[in-house]
Order: sequence, then structure tokens, then C-alpha cells
Amino acid sequence: MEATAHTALEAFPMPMRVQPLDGAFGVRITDVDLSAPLDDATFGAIRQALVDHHVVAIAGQHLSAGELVAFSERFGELEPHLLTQFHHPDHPAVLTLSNWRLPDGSPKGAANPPDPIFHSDLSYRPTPTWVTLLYAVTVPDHGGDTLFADMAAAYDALPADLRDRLDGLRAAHNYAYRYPERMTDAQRDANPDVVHPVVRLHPDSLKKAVFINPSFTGPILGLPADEGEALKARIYDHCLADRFRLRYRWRQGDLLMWDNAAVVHSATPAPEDQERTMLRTTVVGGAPVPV
Ligand SMILES: O=C(O)CCC(=O)C(=O)O
Repeated sequence: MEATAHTALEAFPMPMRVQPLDGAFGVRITDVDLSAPLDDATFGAIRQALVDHHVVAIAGQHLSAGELVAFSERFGELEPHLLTQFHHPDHPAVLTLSNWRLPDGSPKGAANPPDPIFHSDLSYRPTPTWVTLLYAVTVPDHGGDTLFADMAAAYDALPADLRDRLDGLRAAHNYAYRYPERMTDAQRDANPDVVHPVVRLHPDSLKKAVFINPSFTGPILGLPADEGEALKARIYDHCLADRFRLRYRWRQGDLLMWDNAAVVHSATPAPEDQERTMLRTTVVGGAPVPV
């Protein structure tokens, strides 16, 4: 298998237009309607842009939950979130994220925490999420941006001694390392620790990327706890630096996709007096391949 060539922005299928996002990486695609059936060439170009640029924003969409599912399924099998209480009533593969409350006072969706932290979606599963698709239904007029860090570029830029030290290491992941209070006993029992390589090989691009995150990653196997924590802190300090970052400012109707095998992301707080509601799907990837 050969690594894919970087998508040439000027060679994108018409009538779509693609431009770099304002950050270290990522692209914005316009002039495509995701509620309509897409031919294979158009979908293939979007998929390749995701592999090459890690984050793809498609603006100006009007999607129902069913249309979001239909487009998401082009990437592969969808995995419903373990927080079943926030599944869309008609489409369990859709998770509603919201800071808002329904008229009866119950939450409209899973709320982002007040202290968001970088993570890779479902890294606590044996086959973590490959693509996350997040669709902006209602957005505030400020705040609630999403942050990304490019873990492949960060890996490439690691000092050689640290890079050599990481290859071959493995770490434990669990949703409970971040959100123990959100889980029922049954959810905790159904989601024990899983072990993944600290550096993974991307199945499409064949690039290496750091695959630990400050939310869901626990101990590094085979290292004393204090040494493992110090190593993780050093890695996060390097990987989350501004030079590897993208800040995404949302507009209503945006569909944002990201490649969890190449980036970590974090919500940021939204104003409490303005609604922010998003629909999310997650596409299952393969088990992370060690380097
Ligand atoms: O709402 C956001 O900006 C990001 C949400 C998030 O972190 C997630 O879906 O995993």
C-alpha cells in the first residue's frame, strides 16, 4: 500500500470549491448539498480531503437527522454513543449535544463539560471512532468554538529521543478516566479498559500519529505511574502547542468532520444564555495499528 498524495485543492471535482481553513490545517468545502445523493467521485474527493487535511468543514447545509446518518454511513458503520439517554429518538446513531433544556426542564442533549479537555472520540473502545461528523443546528453568536490539534504533524516534530521512546509503548483508555460520574454501573461494567498503541499508523495515509489524549488515556503500560504521568505530560505539552492547532468558529448549517486517527479536539465553553445544539455521528474505525 502506498501513501496517498495530498489532495490538490485546485483539482477538486466541480462545482465544489475547497479552501484552507484559518489554522495549521483543515479545509472548508462549499457548493455541495449533502442532503442529496452524492456520486462516488464527489464522495471520494470529500473522503480524500479528510484523510489529507484531517478536518473538513462543509458549510451551508440543511440536514435532517436521517440525512446526516445517510451521509455519515458513506464512511462506514456508525457506532451509537454509550450515553443512550441522548440518542436521537428516531436515529440512535445520532447523539444530540446541547447546553439547552427542553420546556419540561430536562437536558436537550449531552452537555459539553465546563472544563473541556482534548480527546479522540471513543478512544476507550477496542475499535475507536475514525470519523466524527458534527452538524450545527443552533449556534451562539460567540463562544463554543471547537479546537483541534494535529497529532500526526506533532509526532513528526517530536524530538528524536522522545519519538524513539514512544514507538512500541501502549496505554490504557477508558471513558471512566474522564467521566466516572456520568456512567451507570452497567455502563462501567460494559466498558472496561482497552489498550492501544501510543503511536498509531493511519490506515489510509500511512502516517504515524500520537494516539493518547488527556481525557481518556490512563496508565502507560510497563512504566511506573509517576514516570508514565510525566511522559504523558511532556507529550501533551508538545502536541497541543499552538503551531499544531486549529480553532473552528461555527456557523449554523456547518457540518464538520474530523479524523480521530490524526487529530484530537476539544469543545470550548458556550455562553449559558444562548443555545448551542449539535447533532453528532461517529464512524467506527479499525483497531489502531502499532508502528
Ligand atoms: O461540541 C464540540 O465543540 C465538540 C464536542 C466534542 O468534544 C465531541 O463531540 O467529542
